[in-house]
Amino acid sequence: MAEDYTRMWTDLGLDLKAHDALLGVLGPLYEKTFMQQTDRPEGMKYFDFVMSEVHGLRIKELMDAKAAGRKVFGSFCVFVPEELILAVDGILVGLCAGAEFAPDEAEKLLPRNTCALIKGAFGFAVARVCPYLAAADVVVGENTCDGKKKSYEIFRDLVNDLYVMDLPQVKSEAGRELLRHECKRFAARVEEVSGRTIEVDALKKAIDTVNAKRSAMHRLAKLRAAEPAPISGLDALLANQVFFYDDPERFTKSVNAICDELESRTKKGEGVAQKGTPRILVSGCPMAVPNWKLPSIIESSGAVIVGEESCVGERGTRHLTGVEGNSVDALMDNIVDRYFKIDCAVFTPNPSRLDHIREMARDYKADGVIQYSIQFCSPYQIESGPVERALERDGIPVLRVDTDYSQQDSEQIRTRVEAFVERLQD
Ligand code: BJ8
Repeated sequence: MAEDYTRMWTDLGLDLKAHDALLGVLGPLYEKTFMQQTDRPEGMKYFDFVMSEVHGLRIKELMDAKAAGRKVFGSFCVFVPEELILAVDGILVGLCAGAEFAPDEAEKLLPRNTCALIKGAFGFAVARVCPYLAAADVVVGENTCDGKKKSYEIFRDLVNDLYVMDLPQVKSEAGRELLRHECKRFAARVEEVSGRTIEVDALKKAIDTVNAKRSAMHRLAKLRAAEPAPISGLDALLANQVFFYDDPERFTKSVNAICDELESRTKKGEGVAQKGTPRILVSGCPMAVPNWKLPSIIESSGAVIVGEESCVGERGTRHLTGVEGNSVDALMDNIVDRYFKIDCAVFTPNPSRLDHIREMARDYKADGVIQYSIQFCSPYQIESGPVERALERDGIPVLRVDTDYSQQDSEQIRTRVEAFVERLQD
C-alpha cells in the first residue's frame, strides 16, 4: 500500500495487529493467484491497483465522503437496492465474508456447522479487521437463508447499526407484495439515516448509474463467449467482486475499457487460452474476495471459466431496473420488479435458476458446468442435485464441488477437477 493508513485504521477501531496479519495473507495470495497469469488484458492493472488499495485508498474515499456528510451502507446480499441508497447520495459497499478469519472466535458465537460465508463475516467482525464494516453507518441484513436470518440476531451486537430487510421465499403475488413493502420500508430508513428525501430525478439518475455498471458487466460477459476466451475466469471474477466495492462510475468506465480491449483481441482471434481449451461455467454460491480457490484450481487444470452463475456474477447483475415512470412510486415498482427476478436458491420452487444456467451454458459455449456449494449451505447444496440431473439429461456434464474457505481440500478438489476436464476433452 502506497501510503500509511495506520491512523485511519486506528480511528476506525481496527485491531492493527490482526489487520496486519490479514493484509499479510491477502497480498501474497493475490500475487500468487493473479499475477502469474499470462496475457492478461492491460485494463486489469486498474483492478490490481484497486485490490492493492482495497483497505487503503478506497477506505479513505469512504471516510472523506462520510466527513462530507454522506452515509455508508454495508451489505452481504444482492437484494439490497443500491438505487435507493444512491438516490440520497449514499454509498453501498459489500462487506468482507470471503475468507476464514478468527474461526475459533466465530465458533464461540455460531455452531461449527454454519456456512463459511457467515462464519467469515463473524470472524472479520469479531477480530475487528474489516474497515468496510467499521466505516458502515448502517449494515443491511436480509432474511434469506436460515443461517443468515438467525445469525443477524447475534451479528446485531457486533456492528454500529443493523437493519434487516424481510424477504419473500416464494415468487407469488404475496411474495411480490412483501418485497414492495420491504423496499418502501428500506427507502424510509435510507431517508431517515441520510436526512434527505428520495426525489424522482435523483432516483432516476441512481437507476441509470447502477444500470450502467450492470450493462458494463453484461458487455464483459458477452465477450467471453468468444473462442478462444479473451479473459480468464479469475480476472472476470475479480471484476465481479470489485463491483461491490468501487465507486460505481469509475467501475463502469474501467470495465468498459477492458471490454474495448477484449473486442480488439477477439477480432484478432487472440485469447488467454488456446482454441479447444475446455470451457467451464461455474454455478452456485457467491464467491466474495478473496475466495479464489476453486477458480484458481479450475484454470490451472487445463480449463477456462467462461461465466459465473452466481450473485458475484450474472445472477447478481443480469437484470436492469426500468427507468420509465414519473413518480417515486412508479420507479419503486420498477425496483421491485427487478429485484423480484433474482433467482437465489432461497426461493422455493426456483425453476428460473435452472433456465438461466442452461441459457448461460449455451450462450457462453460451456462444455461443462461446475456447481460450487459452500458446505452447510442447504439452499444451494439441495438445489445442486436436481440441477445436475437436469443438465446431465441435456447432455451437459456436471461436477459438484462442496467446500469451505480452508485450503485443506485443494489437492482433492484438483484431482476431481482434472478428471472432469479430461472427461470434457473426450
Ligand atoms: S441473493 S445467494 S447474496 S442470500 S452461502 S449465507 S445462502 S448458507 S449468500 Fe446469497 Fe443474497 Fe441469495 Fe445471493 Fe446462506 Fe448459503 Fe451461506 Fe449464502
